[in-house]
Amino acid sequence: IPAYNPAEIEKKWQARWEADGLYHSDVDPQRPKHYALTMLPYPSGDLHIGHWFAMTPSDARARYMRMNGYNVMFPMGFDAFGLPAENAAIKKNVHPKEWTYRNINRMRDQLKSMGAMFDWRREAVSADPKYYRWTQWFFVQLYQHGLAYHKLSPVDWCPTCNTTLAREQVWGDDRHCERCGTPVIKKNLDQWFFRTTRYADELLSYEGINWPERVRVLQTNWIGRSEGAVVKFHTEQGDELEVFTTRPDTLWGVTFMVLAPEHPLVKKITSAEQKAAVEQYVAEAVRQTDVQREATDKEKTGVFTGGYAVNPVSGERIPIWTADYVLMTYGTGAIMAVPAHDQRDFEFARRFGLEVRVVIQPEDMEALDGANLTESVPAHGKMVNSGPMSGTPGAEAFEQVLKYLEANGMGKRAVNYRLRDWLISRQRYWGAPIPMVHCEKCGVVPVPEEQLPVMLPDDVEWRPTGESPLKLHPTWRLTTCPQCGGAAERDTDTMDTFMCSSWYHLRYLSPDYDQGPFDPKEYDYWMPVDTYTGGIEHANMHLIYTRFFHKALRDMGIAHGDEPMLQLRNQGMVLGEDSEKMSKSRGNVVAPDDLVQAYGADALRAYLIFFSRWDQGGPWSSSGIDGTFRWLRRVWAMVVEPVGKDGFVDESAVRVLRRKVHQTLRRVTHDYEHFEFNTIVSSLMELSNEMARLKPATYGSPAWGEAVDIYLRMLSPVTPHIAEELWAYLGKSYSIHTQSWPAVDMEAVQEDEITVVVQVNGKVRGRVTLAADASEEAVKAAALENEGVVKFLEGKTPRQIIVVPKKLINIVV
Ligand code: ANZ
Ligand code: ZN
Repeated sequence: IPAYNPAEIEKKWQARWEADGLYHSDVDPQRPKHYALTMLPYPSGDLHIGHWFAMTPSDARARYMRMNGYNVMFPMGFDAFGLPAENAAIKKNVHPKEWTYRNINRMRDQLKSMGAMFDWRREAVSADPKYYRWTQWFFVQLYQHGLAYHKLSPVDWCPTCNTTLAREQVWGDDRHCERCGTPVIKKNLDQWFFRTTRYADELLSYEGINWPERVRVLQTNWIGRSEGAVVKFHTEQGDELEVFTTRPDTLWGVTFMVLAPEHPLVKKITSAEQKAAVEQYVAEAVRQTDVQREATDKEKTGVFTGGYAVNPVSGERIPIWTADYVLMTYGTGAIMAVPAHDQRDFEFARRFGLEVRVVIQPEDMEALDGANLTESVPAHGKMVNSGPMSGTPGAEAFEQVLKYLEANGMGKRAVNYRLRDWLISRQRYWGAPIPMVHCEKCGVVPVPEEQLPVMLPDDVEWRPTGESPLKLHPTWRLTTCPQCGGAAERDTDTMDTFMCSSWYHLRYLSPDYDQGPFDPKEYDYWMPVDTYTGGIEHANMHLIYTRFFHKALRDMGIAHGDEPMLQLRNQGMVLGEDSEKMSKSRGNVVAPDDLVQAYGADALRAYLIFFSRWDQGGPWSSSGIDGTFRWLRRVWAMVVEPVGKDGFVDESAVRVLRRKVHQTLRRVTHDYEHFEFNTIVSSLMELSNEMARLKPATYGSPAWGEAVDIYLRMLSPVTPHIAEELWAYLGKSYSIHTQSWPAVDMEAVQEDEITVVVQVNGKVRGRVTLAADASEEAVKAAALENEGVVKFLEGKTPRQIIVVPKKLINIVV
């Protein structure tokens, strides 16, 4: 009898599967397709336990889908460009390219040790010229369709990474760089943007996709849609001064206005007396970040400009202030302040002694008086002190005032978004060069398609200096203008790596295709992605970008369908044994390679699936994986160890065995369908205990053979190697991974006996246990004879007997 030796069998089967192309996602036209995608790793250098935790259940489910008759594609690749690779390269003083590809080779081997059904023929590496050629091509397409533009703008800049960051890469209240933690600063640069805002409204609709509520809420908040109005004021100098407000119904309550310190009108309206104070205030304010400025707990600061505007609805003269709580990056960069009904304005008014005038009277509050308010009253209500609009009920106020403004040319309906256009330019080396040429005569000219890719040169000073490394290269940027043929210069920035990962699922379709970014035939067959698995931390970055990207491709006629990924599922996080986040500094990092050595990939896979709910994660436990390993050894023994006996089979044990097997199958099927992975393993553990118990009485029977067969099939997505080995040991045809998923025998599932609750007039008075197939009459009869029931019937004849089959009987007297 062979012993369970994972080291031997895992290597053996991995080699065999690879040689046979067992996981090639080939197309059998008889079968439906299933594109299972799991987020690709950065080639950081080491596959960590978190990757295993994310990918193992994804792999198990892809295998499950294959057994259910789908052509399954489950590809893998590397998000190879970008800051993490470059920062690590700088630290270790090796060329980013060398460092990246060395890591990819190592991580590919680590990924292979998982025994996952990755189709390596479809591997895509975003730093390969054959990949980024098409990343650049997409850039040009977006440019030609008006979805990419460049402008001089203040951008968030990380002084440590020496690069611009997208808004999504700036984290926390202190606004630090997502990568290195340094607080960001503002810098004015000529930058490329994608017009994500054009898709803001469409991105708010999640029609046709099954994505977790949590992600939808995060995206919706991130996009941040506000409905309101733009109202046109005029300064006394005659300039138009527009404000965005969500409360046009408070227009008669404006007692001052506030301009962001960066607002272009500040200079013009500032009076001679106020000039010095305003200039000093503005200089201080612009140094702060938006979040610092918006912080609600901070004392309001500001300065009167000396200028005035006119309220269009009342003709009133309104003083104009500048204050840092008004941001230049939102709305119009100016506000009408209504201190009675907006808390920030209220605090400001109290601080500087400005009038607080009530213009909204909520129905359920006693009459408000601005002078006595201790805080603003943001609730909606009847309009008061509002000239011709006074008396308008709260429910109509917004629409009525809008109508009034529009009729009088004083303003119009407007929608504002928190979402900003996607800043693409990075002043870094390790990325896809932006395929644009700057010509003095022709302006910005895209590199023609046949000249792509614009190759990233190897011989550069990639250590950051604050300038784009490509700019410092002696010759790289010098080129000729594709339009006029004159001397011109290349754009020396590279693209945000999120651009590369916005379309990797498309490159997997045909990673060697050179007629376009992907083979349309493959696209038509495999897209959209059916299930996408990965971390929730990507809710606001990658997962918005990739949706935007897809919609843009659709509108350019390159892709079709409205969404790239139909179903999304997020995993939680593996924590250290101490329940803390794993990190080198805490010394609680678990290295998967060591565990594969000690226990084998199967035990690690099974433990990672078993130890917590996948969508929640939890702390790692070394004794836990030990237990999982011992379970696999018991499974092994259950299959390979014969029972010496005389061939007697106990028929009632057979019935119990089959019932347990099919009940487990029913549950496990449900769990695979619903991404409830941990209960798959616990159900299988429970079943193997039961099978071991029933083995002596059923061994040698068809039922035992069936039990083992179904057991191995259910097990195979979780622990593919041991399942394959035992399958072969039993002499069954190779491979277990091409077998079909077993069907539940509904008859076997039935319990022999059932327990029915008996109520008298709706109160539980007893329980009767009967054969599962007992007739309704028999159930009624048994119920009426039940001791407790007889007592409560007190000899009365029932008026009615209500039967809920197999569950409950209610006797009404
Ligand atoms: C007058 C008013 C009265 C306002 C009232 C609110 C309540 P959301 O919901 O986030 O879109 N606002 C507009 N632009 C701003 C800017 N650049 N910086 C700071 N605040 C700005 O917020 C919209 C409201 O935020 C707008 O409506 C405006 O104040 C303010 F009882 O206008 B409101
Ligand atoms: Zn030119």
